[in-house]
Amino acid sequence: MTAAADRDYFRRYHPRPLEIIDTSLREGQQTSLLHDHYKYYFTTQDKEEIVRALILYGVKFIELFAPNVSKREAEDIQAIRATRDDLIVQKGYTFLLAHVRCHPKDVEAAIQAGFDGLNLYMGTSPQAQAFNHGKTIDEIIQIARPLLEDLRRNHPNLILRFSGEDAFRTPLDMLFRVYDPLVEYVDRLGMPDTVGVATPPVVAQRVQALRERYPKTPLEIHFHDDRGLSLVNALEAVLNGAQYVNTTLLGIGERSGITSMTALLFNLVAEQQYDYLEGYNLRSSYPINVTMADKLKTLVPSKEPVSLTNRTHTAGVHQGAVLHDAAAYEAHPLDLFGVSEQDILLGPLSGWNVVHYFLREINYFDVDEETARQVTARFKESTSELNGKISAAELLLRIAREEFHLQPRVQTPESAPKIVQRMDRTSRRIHRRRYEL
Ligand code: HCA
Ligand code: CU
Repeated sequence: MTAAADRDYFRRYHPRPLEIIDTSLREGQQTSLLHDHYKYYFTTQDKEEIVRALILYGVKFIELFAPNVSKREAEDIQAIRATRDDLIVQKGYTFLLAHVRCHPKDVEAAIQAGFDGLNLYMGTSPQAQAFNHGKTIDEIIQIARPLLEDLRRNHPNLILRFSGEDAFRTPLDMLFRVYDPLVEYVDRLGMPDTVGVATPPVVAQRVQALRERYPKTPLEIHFHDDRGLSLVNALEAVLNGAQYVNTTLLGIGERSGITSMTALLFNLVAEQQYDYLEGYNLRSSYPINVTMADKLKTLVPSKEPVSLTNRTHTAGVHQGAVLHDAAAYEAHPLDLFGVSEQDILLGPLSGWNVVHYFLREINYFDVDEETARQVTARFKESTSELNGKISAAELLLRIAREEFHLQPRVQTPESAPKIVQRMDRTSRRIHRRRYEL
């Protein structure tokens, strides 16, 4: 098999001001949500659907495990590559990156599997040196440098990244000692906050210091959420010149996870930093979150900014005001991020997952996956009936009730307080000018 690494797609690609490197299927699979409850895991089909949704969203870099972590991962990589290849004509080339240790076994397996690039990493912090691999800085260099040198010589088109794992607990001069002899071989340098210790001022200072020292080499950042700062740290890093950002859908990942992709893009809009949004299909933000939530058998978390939660109003006073004019209690243009009926049901990512979620979580229908697939097929056949008199949601609910005899699984008592969940696209007049995209 010809290694994808030998093709020159990347050398011809012009990276955008912000390149998301999605790691939902690498870091994301390390979430305790998947491992605590062993019954939950991503099937091959789940992975294909997630990758497809990411590519349609506009993501160009997708990180996966190295194929030698397990037989299943190795097989899934081939299925994911096929999904990627199917979308090349429509969306251009998407780069698949393998997360690999500085270990010939990982590297060989990734090249054989046809990856476009390698995300190499090795712990550089005093803690990693003492308790993880037990190697000194000089020994780290002695391992990484010849490996990178060989890779660069033998596979000039392979996209190479090196990360000092636990970079934020690595003193800056130590990080420079490691990166100085490696920088000439790599396309990016990574700065992962592996244990979630970074704060925005430190992030700004470090990103600037690395940009100054390695002005020709783009930076990649990766923030864990142990302190709840992964989003603000990523925002700070981007605004200080980090071009590549690791994110996952819903921010899933080891422990409390990493930065959520849609949360970051949403905040860039709120900060009016529109240049960073090039190529991202923002209207698919809520649908892509729903796709992931449905696969995890959970809700889009209430702390995710791009969620229906942020368009749900419970206090009577808020409800009255919002129905009069949404701007009263909704400051952000969530409909531009697809928190609307139209986008979730009829947008480019609509599929059985969003229909399943819409029926189950928003309308409380008792519906299994297979039925959701059948309802979706009927809904898609019937959308020509949408003539302005009936909304997409009404059509879907009618099909669910009348053709599939589905019923809501909970009956709310008459006396239960009503909530207002807004999924319309229109009533955000005040901010329209500011946020017109
Ligand atoms: C891991 C650690 C990692 C790696 C990030 C990177 C981290 O799970 O192996 O390769 O840049 O947070 O340091 O996710
Ligand atoms: Cu991580």
